[in-house]
Amino acid sequence: MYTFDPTLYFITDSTGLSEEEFLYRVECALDGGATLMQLREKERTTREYIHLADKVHSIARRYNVPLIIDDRVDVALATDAEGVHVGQTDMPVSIARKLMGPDRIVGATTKTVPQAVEAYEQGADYLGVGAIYPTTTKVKTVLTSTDTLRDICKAVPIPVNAIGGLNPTNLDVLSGIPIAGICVVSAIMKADDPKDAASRLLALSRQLQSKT
Ligand code: TZP
Ligand code: MG
Repeated sequence: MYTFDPTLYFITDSTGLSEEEFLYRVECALDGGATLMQLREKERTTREYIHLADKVHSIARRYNVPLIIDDRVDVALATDAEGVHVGQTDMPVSIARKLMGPDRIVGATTKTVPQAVEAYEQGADYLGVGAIYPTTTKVKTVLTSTDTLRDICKAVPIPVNAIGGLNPTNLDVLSGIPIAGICVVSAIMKADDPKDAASRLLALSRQLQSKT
């Protein structure tokens, strides 16, 4: 089993960025202290996805941060990534687990307690729950209440991360909820100083953990 620390889970979005700028921002995020990272590329061809995964993986390895690939088990296996993340319309967790094997990380997005319990029972290692706030990164997503987030944390014995519109100024609503960490895209990817944003978010996520 690959170990992972979900405290600050950084998720990529290369939209509108040159490859050079994108990889620079990824490196800044890791340098600032992101503890886990996900390559999430919705508009890429398979060839491009594999190319970017290889590039990002070589940076992540230098920081000892596991790389999770969004949606695509084939891309995760092809690039020897440490894990895969699946949503409710992707491959079921049970199949992702079977294909990834027992040692790699399988994460799932869930919005309700029944979805969370099902993902856990099928072999998920962690859950992402949200969106907590509206977000332009995933416009069609439905919001998840902090009550549901709390219920999911209580319902499963695996790490649960909050996601969606989170930034250094609005994490208070998560206080007292036993999440394992936060997932962020734009708060790091689009920050003027992504390294500084990551280090602030890491400190704030640690503070949240200490309050539960
Ligand atoms: N799932 C729920 S919200 C979201 C995903 C992938 C996007 C989060 O992006 P941001 O920019 O941190 O709001
Ligand atoms: Mg997906």
